[in-house]
Amino acid sequence: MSGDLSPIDKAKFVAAKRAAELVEDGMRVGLGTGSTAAWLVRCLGEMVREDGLKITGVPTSARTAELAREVGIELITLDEARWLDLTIDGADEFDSELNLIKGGGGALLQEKIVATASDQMVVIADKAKEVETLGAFPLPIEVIPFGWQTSQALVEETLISMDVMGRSSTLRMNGASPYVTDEGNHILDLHLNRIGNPRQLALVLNQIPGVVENGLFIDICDTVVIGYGDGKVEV
Ligand code: ABF
Repeated sequence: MSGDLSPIDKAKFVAAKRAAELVEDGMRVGLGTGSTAAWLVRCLGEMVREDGLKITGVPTSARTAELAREVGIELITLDEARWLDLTIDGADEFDSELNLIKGGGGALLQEKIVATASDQMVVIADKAKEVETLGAFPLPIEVIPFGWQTSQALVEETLISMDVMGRSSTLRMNGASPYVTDEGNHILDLHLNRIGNPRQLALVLNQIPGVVENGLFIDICDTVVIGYGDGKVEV
């Protein structure tokens, strides 16, 4: 399955493979979104098909659901599962306190709901995602389409009072149209450079009318499995 991989794909693959070893028979597993999480789904699919692993998965996006079905993982909805044993997902950035920025792939809302409904959340990432301070990666926030420009203005106004360096935000596009999430919303990417107090920012952003969720995951991740281009893994 892993064939001839570039160092970055190798790093993602080995992290995913190691995390897949945490999955046991009978578990209800949250399946993340993104290229690293896609490796996890393929690894789990192989374990289901070849080793008879019995799991049910809850996908965090339509594209993860499609891949999971393709590789033979049985899926249920979060409402059917109610609570999950484990969620394994990628991230855009993580710091030493295991705070995360997620949402570069556009699935942050379902990802946060699923991860929060899990006994354990494991992040799989290549070493390049590790940062001292979050914020170099643009922070995604999901906003409802109605009045999104008003929400954007309110967000930018709020940022002025926070310990962040940048204040600009851009509407994520998909070609000539605004990007639309699985929930029918848009995404604003906040260019902050440095987030001094991610916990406070996460709380404040979610108070703004029109903001559905932000990509800061605070106190949600339990473990990060880091993959390296030479095949090494660190937990
Ligand atoms: C999801 O996919 C996200 O929350 C994050 O935005 C992204 C990471 O993508 P990749 O694994 O492709 O780097 O996990």
